[in-house]
Amino acid sequence: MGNPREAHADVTVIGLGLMGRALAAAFLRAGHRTTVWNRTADRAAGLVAQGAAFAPTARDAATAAPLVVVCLADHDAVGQVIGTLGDALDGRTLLDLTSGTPAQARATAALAAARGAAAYLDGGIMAVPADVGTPGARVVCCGPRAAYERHAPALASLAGQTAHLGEEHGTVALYELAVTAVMWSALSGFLQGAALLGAAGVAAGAFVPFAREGVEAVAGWLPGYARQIEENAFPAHDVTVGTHLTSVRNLVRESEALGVGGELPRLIASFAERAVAAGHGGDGYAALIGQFGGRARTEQAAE
Ligand code: FVH
Repeated sequence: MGNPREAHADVTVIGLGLMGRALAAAFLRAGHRTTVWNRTADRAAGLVAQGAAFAPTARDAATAAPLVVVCLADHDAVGQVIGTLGDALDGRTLLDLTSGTPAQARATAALAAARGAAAYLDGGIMAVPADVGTPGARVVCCGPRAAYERHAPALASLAGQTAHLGEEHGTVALYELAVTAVMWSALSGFLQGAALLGAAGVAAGAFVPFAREGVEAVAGWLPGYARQIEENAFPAHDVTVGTHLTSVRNLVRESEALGVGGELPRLIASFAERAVAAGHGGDGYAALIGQFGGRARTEQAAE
């Protein structure tokens, strides 16, 4: 099976979709003997040409290496595949890079333990397939730290940035969902702006430099807003919630006038309206955190 602490330890990749193929290719480039399996076998052809060994069954693939990486469409698929493994996980570490919820990650961890896996790491790959194996890619894991450390050299073949986020199996899934919230919101904002400008005959490409500046400016504000959330104090250093509300109402009005959907800005306006009603009209944007609920907010409100 080989020693997982070696820089080029043997690895197995189960699931050769867009991400799984990128993972296996990165392992091969880094010099790992890589065994792969996919339900649809022909998706492995390119990897086999690069030197991967294709296993006839998921069970054969799992027995081939001390680190078994799964990257499938969802946790139901992971559960189905684990169900075919028999005792093949015995003594091995299962690293699951499939996205899901914290509860799904915990359930898959229990399933892997019941199948004799030495350790289950729930992981998240924060990169698009083209960036896997580059310094800009990030892989985060949760689960037993010793297993994470044992396989750290292999993880370094996937991403320039790797981190262990704790032993609790639900943690990475929650981070992934939080990052997804940020990305979907930013992309939806871009689409709203592109539709608005598009209605006036402006090409989406012409909007890109302006959109990029907006996203970069917002990124720069995050540390300050995070501090305000932690301190539960929201002094307006730039724009007040009341001023934001006027702007977003203008956005609703103009979107609808141009035949563009107003749902997204109307939702933001409703957050701002409730924040103003709660006395935050003179505060900064982070005061809207109160509109998102959650235990942390409830506890802070009670203090
Ligand atoms: N692609 C990305 O950029 C993102 C980055 C962030 C994290 N995700 C997560 O990675 C998981 C896989 O995503 P993917 O992009 O590789 O997805 P697909 O290309 O659709 O490949 C899906 C693979 O799953 C196999 N599969 C599906 N159902 C089953 C099943 N019941 N039994 C066995 N395998 C199954 C599928 O096999 P096949 O259709 O080729 O036979 C593919 O190998 C995902 O959680 C993302 O959220 C990627």
